[in-house]
Amino acid sequence: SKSHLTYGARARTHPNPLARRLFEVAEAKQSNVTVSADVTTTQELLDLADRLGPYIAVIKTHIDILSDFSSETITGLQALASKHNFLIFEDRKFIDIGNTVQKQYHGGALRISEWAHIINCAVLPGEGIVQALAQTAQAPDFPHGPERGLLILAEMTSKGSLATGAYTAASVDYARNYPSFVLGFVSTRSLGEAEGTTVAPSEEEDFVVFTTGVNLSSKGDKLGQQYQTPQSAIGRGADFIIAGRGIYAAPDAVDAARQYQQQGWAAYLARVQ
Ligand code: BMP
Repeated sequence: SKSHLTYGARARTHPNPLARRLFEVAEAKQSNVTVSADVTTTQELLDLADRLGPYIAVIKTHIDILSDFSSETITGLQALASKHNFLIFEDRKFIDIGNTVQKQYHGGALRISEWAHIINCAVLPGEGIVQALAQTAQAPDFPHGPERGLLILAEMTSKGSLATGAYTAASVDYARNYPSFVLGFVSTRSLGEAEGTTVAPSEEEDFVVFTTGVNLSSKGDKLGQQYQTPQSAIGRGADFIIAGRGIYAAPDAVDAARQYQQQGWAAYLARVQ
């Protein structure tokens, strides 16, 4: 993997324009933090995005948990993304046949393709799900193509996760088959070297790794979530650490975001030395 290189170096050489932008944002803001803004009203979401904006590279949403989603949610979020220079990742975890995921991604009640730079999917349905989402994001008449990318959910942090072994290896194979659309993975470590994959890596392969389940003060929750620290995640290959409750449920969310930013950046600097 290219995880020993700086974000700046990877921004200069990465073949994917959205990956370049991600690394540029990280470098400019000295932050590899993605906040998982799992709040349930538009006001809370926009308030968090504005207060944490300076310290994060990406905001991750579960837009379908908002009780009052409307076009104002989206215009508000987009304005804050420009104001603070962060990207938007909608954690919808598409998992269906191609014809259905295209309708869930583009149009519909949530209009995800209009505002989410990054989306993710699970490969349980097979490689066709990646092909279908790529087809929509890269359609000739879709205006945001170069600013759209997919992360494959190759592993999960919950206890007893079945996304292991051959399933994780298939995630890597599919990512290799769609390099212009797949940015990388949501996984607990860097993937690609010894997974039992069948598709050979290319010279320029540089998957971006987002790692969820990051928390500085807890080991897990009562529903099977399992946490690691920023240091551990980045040491295992995370390029972006995703923290939810560790930040937004802290007594002072801004203070917590700063702490994750500092620790995430220090761990990154130690890795690239
Ligand atoms: P928290 O840091 O509060 O545990 O939140 C974790 C976030 O990451 C949630 O939004 C969850 O949906 C997501 N997530 C996860 O926890 N584990 C995974 O394997 C994949 C996820 O997307």
